[in-house]
Amino acid sequence: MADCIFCKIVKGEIPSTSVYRDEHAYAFRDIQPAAPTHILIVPQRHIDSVNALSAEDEGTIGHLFMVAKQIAAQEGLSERGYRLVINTNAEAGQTVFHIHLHLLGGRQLTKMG
Ligand code: DGP
Repeated sequence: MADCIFCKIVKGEIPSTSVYRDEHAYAFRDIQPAAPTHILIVPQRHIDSVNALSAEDEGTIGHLFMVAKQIAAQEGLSERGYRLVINTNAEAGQTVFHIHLHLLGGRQLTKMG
């Protein structure tokens, strides 16, 4: 999508701190980190949100979690613990409408809500 900031980040049109890239996914550090490790994992193909998922996206979404597991290990978080979050629409605080998995860790995380 032409005006999507995460599509521009995937294409390198907006700079980002790269953590991981493969054919289907890109991961980069969040510009407003909420924890010592705060990484966003996105599909290279634009999908608005969880609400926009179709059956054909199942493999892509599963892949994001496999990437998250690998990055958590690279960041030394596998044993300490980490949180994976996908916000969807206004009441969850979604601000960028290109689906993304937040990987948060590096400190004791509080209960959600
Ligand atoms: P969400 O609220 O779930 O839609 O999360 C969007 C996240 O994206 C938020 O934590 C801040 C981050 N973000 C927004 N714009 C940029 C950007 O231009 N670069 C980077 N690295 N992160 C961004």
